[in-house]
Amino acid sequence: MIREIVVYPDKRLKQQSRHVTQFDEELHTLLDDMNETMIAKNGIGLAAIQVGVPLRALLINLPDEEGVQHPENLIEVINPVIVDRRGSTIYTEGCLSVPEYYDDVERAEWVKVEFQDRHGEKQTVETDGLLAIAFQHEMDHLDGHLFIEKLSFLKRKKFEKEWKKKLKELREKKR
Ligand code: Y12
Ligand code: CO
Repeated sequence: MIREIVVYPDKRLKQQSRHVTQFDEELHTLLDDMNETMIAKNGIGLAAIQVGVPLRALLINLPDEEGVQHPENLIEVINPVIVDRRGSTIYTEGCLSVPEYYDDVERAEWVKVEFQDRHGEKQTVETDGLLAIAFQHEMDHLDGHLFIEKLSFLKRKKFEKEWKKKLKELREKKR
């Protein structure tokens, strides 16, 4: 089932998500719904809080060179912890909760992440490039943070002004 995406400035996006303790049918349904939602909305990453569920669960599915997302490349990440990070890189990020806005963000270039899969089995990934950026972007959601918080003061001010205008236009369209 496709779930509704929570959009900025909804307060739920500021929530601290809870540790997952039960690796049951309910978690599996959430992960399946998140995947359906992410693919339907053209996302490459999605955290549970973005569908309104404050659990430390996220998905990443990076497209191949042709832009195709393969189901076998889906990574389901539960209770992740970054245990090591190195270097720094800048990438123009976007987020399904902040649609149509993209900006440069600085993050670690390489990360080592420990997490659990949908069955509670421990996994470790060491990665760089887009996958490392995706892990960091999605893990920020688990602690109630969005990539726009990393913008400079002036860029953030400009963003807030544009966003207010956009929300007003959307509300007027709905009427
Ligand atoms: C690198 C940078 C950011 C991430 C986090 C995951 N971000 C996304 O999945 C962003 C998706 C996105 C998709 C959009 O397209 C549609 O909704 C059709 C989009 O554009 C619009 O809303 C029009 C914006 C963002 C991982 C790795
Ligand atoms: Co996001």
